[in-house]
Formats: sequence, C-alpha cells, structure tokens
Amino acid sequence: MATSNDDNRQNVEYADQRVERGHGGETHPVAGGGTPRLTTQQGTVVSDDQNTLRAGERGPSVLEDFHFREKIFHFDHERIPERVVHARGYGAHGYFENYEPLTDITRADVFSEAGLRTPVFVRFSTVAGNKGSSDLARDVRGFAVKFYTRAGNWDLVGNNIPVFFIQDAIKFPDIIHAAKAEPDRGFPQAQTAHDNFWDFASLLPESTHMLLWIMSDRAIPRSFRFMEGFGVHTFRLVNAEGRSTFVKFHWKPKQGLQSVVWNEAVKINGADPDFHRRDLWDAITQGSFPEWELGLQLFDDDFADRFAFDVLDPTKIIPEEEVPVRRVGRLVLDRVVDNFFAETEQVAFCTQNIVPGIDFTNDPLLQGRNFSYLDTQLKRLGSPNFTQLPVNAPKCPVAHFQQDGHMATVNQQTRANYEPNSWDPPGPREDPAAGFRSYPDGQAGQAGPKRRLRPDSFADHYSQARQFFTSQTDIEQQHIIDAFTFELSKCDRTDIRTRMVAGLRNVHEDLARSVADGLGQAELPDPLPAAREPITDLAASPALSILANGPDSFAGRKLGILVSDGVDAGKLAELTSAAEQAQVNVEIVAPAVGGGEASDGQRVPADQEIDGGPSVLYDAVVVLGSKQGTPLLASLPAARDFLTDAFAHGKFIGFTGDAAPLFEAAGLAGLLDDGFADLGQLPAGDFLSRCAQLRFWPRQASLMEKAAAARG
Ligand code: HDE
Repeated sequence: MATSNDDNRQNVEYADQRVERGHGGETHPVAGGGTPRLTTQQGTVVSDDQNTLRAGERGPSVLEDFHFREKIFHFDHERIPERVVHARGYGAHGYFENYEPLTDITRADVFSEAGLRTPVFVRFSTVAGNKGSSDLARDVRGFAVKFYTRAGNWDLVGNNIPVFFIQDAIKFPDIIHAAKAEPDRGFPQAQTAHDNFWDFASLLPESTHMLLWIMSDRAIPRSFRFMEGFGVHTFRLVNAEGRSTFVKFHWKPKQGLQSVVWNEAVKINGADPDFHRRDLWDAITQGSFPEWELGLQLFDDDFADRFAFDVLDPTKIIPEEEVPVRRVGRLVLDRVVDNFFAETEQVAFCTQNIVPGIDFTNDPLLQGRNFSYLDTQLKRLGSPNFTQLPVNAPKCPVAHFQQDGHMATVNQQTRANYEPNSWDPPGPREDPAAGFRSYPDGQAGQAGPKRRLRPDSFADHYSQARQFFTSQTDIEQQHIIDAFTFELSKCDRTDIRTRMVAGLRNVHEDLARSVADGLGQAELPDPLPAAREPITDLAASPALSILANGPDSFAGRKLGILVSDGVDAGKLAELTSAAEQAQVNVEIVAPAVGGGEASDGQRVPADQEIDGGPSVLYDAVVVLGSKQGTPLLASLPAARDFLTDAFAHGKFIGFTGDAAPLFEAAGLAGLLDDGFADLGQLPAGDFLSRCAQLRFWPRQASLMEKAAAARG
C-alpha cells in the first residue's frame, strides 16, 4: 500500500541521516553532547537502532543482523525467577553503628568497637504475593539485613513479626502452598483470604499464635519505616573464650510504630500499589533517613530452662517484660539503590551466612532454613558465583580455592589451586584462632536416637496467642476480630470457618464469640482439643501493642492539603512553614494538577490531581476552602471521598470556615468531633502536634458502637 511504502521510506531516510550524522561525531543526534555512543555488548558502535537489517526494502530480515539478535536475545533473558516467597521487595543501603563494645558476650566484629560503622544492605518484602503485587497486602513483611562485616558477611534474615506459622521446616512448602494463590484458578493473589489458607491453618494449631499477629494491624504497616523487625529464632552469641549466650534479635524503629486500617489498605492498593517502596525512596532521597535500633534479648541456659516455653520453638516469643531488650546500636538507611535489579533483585540473603561470634541453635525451623537459602540462590541467580555480584560480595578479603563455574569474574591468578601444596606462594591457609568455630553444643552431641518427632515442650499452641490478644488496646482487638471475620467470610466452606472458630475458643472466648457473630454463626462449636491445656493468666505485654508504641511527634509523616482556586495564601503559607518546622512532608491536592490561583493572585502548583491524591495516601489532611473554590470541590466525588475516607479512617482533619459546603456535600456537617480542627482558631503548629497521635481513635470506637446499636 502506498501509505506503508511511504512510511517505510521515511524510516529508511531517517536511518540514513543517522548514519551520516552518527559518523560526524559532535553532531550525532543521540551521541552528541558528550553522551556515549550506543554499542553492542561486544563494544561495536551501532549505526542504526531503529530498523532491522533487511534484504530489500520490503524483503525478509537477515540472520547476520547481530545487533538485532543480540538485543532480542538479551531481552528474552532479562527475567530471572522471582523469589518463591518474599518476591515483592524493596531494598536500600545504609550502615549499622555499634554503641559499645560487646566483647564480653560476643567476638563478632560488628559489635567490637564503640562507634564502629558496618555497611549494610536491607531488603523489605511481602511474603505471599508475586513480584508485581501491591504493597498493602495483609501479610508478614520480610526484614532482611546483610551486614558486610570486616570478618565476613552476616545475614540476619528476619520478619516484622517475631513468631512463625510452623515449628518444623518440613511444613514450609505446605504453609506457603496454602497461603499463595490456589493452584487450579491462580487466585487470589497476595492474600490469605481464601479456603486453602484457612483450611490448612485451622488444621494446624501451632499456627494460632502467628494467625493472631497477621490478623492484627502488624500485617498492614503504614511504611517499612514504622515497623519492627525480629530475628525470630533464638541464636547464640559466643565470646572469645567460647562462652555462649542465647539471643533474640529485635529492630526498633526510631520513628515509632504505625499501621493503617484495613479499608485504607484496600484503597491504597488501588491508589498507589507502590506505596511502601515509594515511601522509602522518598524518605531517603529527601534526606530523612529511617533508623532502627538493634535490640538484644540476652539469656542463659538457666533462663531457658525456667521459661514457660521452649526457646527453640519459633512460634513463641520471650516477652520483653521478662527479658528486657538491650539496645546496642543503630541501623541507618541513607542510600537508595543505583539499580533495582542489580541490587534489590540480585541480593541473596542466606541464614547460614554467619561470622565468628554468632551461632545457630537447634531451632528446627532455622536448621531447615540453613539448607533452603543457598539452594534457592542457585536456582534464582543461576550460578554458584552469585557471591561475586557487587551486592553480595563481602567487603573484606576473600581467599579460597573454589574456582570456575558460570559467570566467574574473580579468578585465581596463581598456580596453586588446592591445599596442601608446596608452591610459592602457597595460597590461603586456615586459621584456628581467627576462624569460625561452631559452638560445641553439648546437647546436640547427646541428641539420642534418630527419630521424627516434635518435642513435648513445643505442644502449647494457644497460651501466647491469648497473651498477644490481651496485650492489645480495645481498638486493636476489634481490628483483629474484624480481620478474622473478613478473611473467614471469604471461605466458601462453612466447615472451615467453624473449625477456625473452634480453634479460637482455645485463645479467648470474646474473640471466638465476636468472630462467630461477625460470620453470622449463632452456635459456637466445641473448642478444638488442645494438645496442652492453655495457660490463661500470662501477664499482658504492652510491648506487643502498636498503639502503645507510636511516635512522639508527627515528624516524617505526610500531610495532604486539599486546595482550590481562591485558597487563603496566608493560611497555606502558615501551614506549610509549620509543617517544614515539624519535619512533616506536605502534598498539595487540587482539582487539577496545575493547581489553583491563591487569594494573592499567585499560582499554587499541586502535587496531585484529586483523583490521584486520595486521603488514604496521607497521615492527616487539611481542607483549605475558599468561597470561590469550595463549590467545585463539593461537586467532585473524589473530593467528597477525600473527606469521608479521612473521617472513616480516624484521621485528624484540619479545615477553614470556607470548607463548609464540602463538609455538607460529604454528609459530615453534623459529625465534627475532636479529631477536627478549625485552623481559623487553632494555630497550624498546634494542629500538627495533635496529629502526633496519628489517629483519633475515639471516632472509630463510636462508629463501631453505632454500627453495633444499628445491628441490634
Ligand atoms: Fe524464608 N525463605 N524461609 N523465612 N525468608 C526465603 O530465600 C524458608 C522464614 C525470610 O529479601 C527464600 O532468597 C524456609 C522465617 C525473608 O531476599 C527461601 C523457611 C523467616 C526472606 C526461604 C523459611 C523468613 C526469605 C526465598 C522455613 C523470618 C526474603 C527467596 C524453614 C525469620 C529475603 C530467598 C530477601 C526468603 C526459605 C521461614 C524470612 C525459599 C525453608 C521463619 C525476609 O529460601
């Protein structure tokens, strides 16, 4: 056809021009201005990256087009397998700074000197969803830290929840299969609200404690920056004399804990599926570096023997009130990655990466993990030389006789590649003093006959689940009840729902009753038989509540200001300067991203157009109305949702008098409570101080009471 002939001709001509100019150097349209010339992987400069090589104008493409073939070949192989679990993640660089030498308890280099900074790479993740799933899935978050210590890499591969679903690694494939999308239909993704998960969970009482945690707000954090991390297992610290101390690792966010409410999570997933990664990227690039303190719970064999549960059981915590958390250093994330794939995707954490001064225990989950991680890295990264990738390579000297294999880039330059040898130089040799020596755990030596068994000391599956529930504030307990009700209501099989309620009766009667009510089950089933009678009087642990461990200021949080034409320029300036002083991030939301004209005639550019900036993206909101602009806001469904969502999610809401028509249109006119602030009366700085409470929870409580009353 004439048109396509013409199009082709144009392309050919364009390509010809490029060739000509390309060889002209300076005036090359792509490579000009100091930009390097485009080459193949072999370094040959490419003359035309727009057209394949053809035999004749309309003829076939030819096989000798090495540039095309190399380009497509490489593209075809761009993907590597995503992680089987924790596929969706986000990483950053930083350092760990040790406060004081801990040489009395460990010879680990990282804890050897006051002020010593060890570089780290951290990757946060969700567990169940695929790589492209959304950030606000109800899920455990991975919290994996690679310390590049001077004595080798130490990987502390933890989660934001201190316990796990299972006690023995042999059940890991089962729990993960049950949690991920159902295999026949391939959905639901990144959520446990389906029959398979609850079928398995209700048949596995040892998962109960973990279920309480994932149904709590811990599983929907506001940001990676506002969550705790835990090593989960009991590990050992070993000092230079070979003395061992048990340890549980904790990461405590300096920013305080914070989560979202479920309805907000659902909406964030739609508004910004990358909410968590964007938050981390923004915080670091804006210079507001997130920090955590590393805490150690240290204890000895005597405590382990006395403690009500087995310290090797990964479904149990040791309450901080029983063994205090000693803060020994801080983790600062101060650098984003240069390239997501090279670093965040290719980072390979391995639980078995430990260094002198740190050791394992016989926790059967940890023992199993020590096999799995190395195995998985070979599958994903395709070569035993994954340790040579910059993000995985130790930053200390490495010397051994391992050689060759796919992608070997760090290679032997001397003749000796075995030991012992008599060459000069002979190559590296072992060092009994400085080298890693396993702790000679006496118990492991007296393990007894080889059997498949679960120790009796692992048999109590309910007591700590109850302790977790009773340690929550009323509003947090309600969220747990709501989450169980929601998730179980997504199970089609009623026998699964009933079995789960039967299990919850062993945890707490109020919990079981409320979930049964929520599911519309009039009759409570008999409790499931418990392998061991639950302890019902464990002391509550305030450390387990998020609300009891929030921030003491609004710093690092985000304020959304809804404006329209005619916005009071003075008020806006007061608010933004108070926010800057309080280190609060501000985004302006307006009917159009071009912003509006303020009362002083100046243009106020917006960060978000109202459809792209729903209030779920902010920690608190302000509506700066104006006589001229509020009627438009009141007519926009997205502006009305901005307000009603902020209200329903318990947020603090600032406003000026002129915003009244929007309040009326949103149906909130008669509902203003103490979570609202008239910024005509209250100075902006005071409003932001009030926002440090993060949410006005009495509103949620009263909304729930009203709903209960309406149900009768
Ligand atoms: Fe993992 N886990 N896991 N896990 N895990 C993986 O390793 C595994 C467990 C955790 O950001 C995999 O590199 C087994 C507990 C994190 O790259 C795999 C068992 C905890 C990450 C694997 C567990 C974790 C992983 C998949 C039971 C908290 C992401 C990809 C015995 C303490 C690390 C990979 C990153 C990743 C196996 C249980 C944390 C398959 C067999 C408990 C944070 O090797």
